Amino acid sequence: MNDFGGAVKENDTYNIAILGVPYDGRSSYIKGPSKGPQAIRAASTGEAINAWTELGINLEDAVTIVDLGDVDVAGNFSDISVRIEERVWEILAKDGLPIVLGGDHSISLPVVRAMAKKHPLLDILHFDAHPDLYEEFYGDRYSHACPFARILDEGLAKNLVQVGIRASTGAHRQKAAAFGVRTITMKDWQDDLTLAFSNPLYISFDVDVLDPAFAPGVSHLEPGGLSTRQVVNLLHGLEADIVGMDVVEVNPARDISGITAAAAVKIIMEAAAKMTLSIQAKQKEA
Ligand SMILES: [Mn+2]
Repeated sequence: MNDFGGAVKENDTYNIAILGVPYDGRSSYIKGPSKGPQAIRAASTGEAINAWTELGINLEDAVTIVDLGDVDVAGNFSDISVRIEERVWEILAKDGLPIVLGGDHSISLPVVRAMAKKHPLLDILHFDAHPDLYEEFYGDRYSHACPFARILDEGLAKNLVQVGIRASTGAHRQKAAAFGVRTITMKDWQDDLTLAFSNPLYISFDVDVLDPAFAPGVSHLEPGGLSTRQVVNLLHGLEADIVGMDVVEVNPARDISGITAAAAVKIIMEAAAKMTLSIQAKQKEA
């Protein structure tokens, strides 16, 4: 059933762990991303797709991937945040690489807190139509519109690169400039973009970075975005040691034919292939 192209095993030890966070309590407009993990898992079934990625990696053979289920999201946000951080830390303590399925983007802050505890020098590549740099949104400092403001304030990212941005306010631009954020806007997008990171890299992927033509199942439609192909090419060309990722803001209530969940699965699998190449390189060194 929920098996990522047939690649997910039941194992005590693993290289990569999938963890769901079915929470959309900090969504400012419409709800729905709490159903994201379920939709992404359903789209990933080995009955629909196989475990081979475009890079020639068979995720079923090359690496051990487990699915650790969902974080308990009962109660208030501060309790939920602690639980998210703890569940991610359990993965990191076993030297596993977490792939977290959101959920709205508020869940990335506690994930990144755990990541930065493991990797004090952490670079972050943030895919999104929105910079998520609001100081507060409708009075909420932990809104899904704010996680990267908090990540900067808490000093969790050594370098932050935001890609696909097309909804920046003046205040966002000032915040980004003040913290040395590199912003790659859609206005200035070039297909030959390659990115290199010297520190361990965390990827935070809001599916609304994709054009709504490719990913209509999102809460905030923002036309003029990337194609799925452009994102996959950028991932393939990344020079980086990817140590974790999240894929957030899939809203199945607005999806059409499951295409947004399918795009999320594609991106997860191609990123998992890049992670696998890093794992294999480290195994050879050891
Ligand atoms: Mn967004």
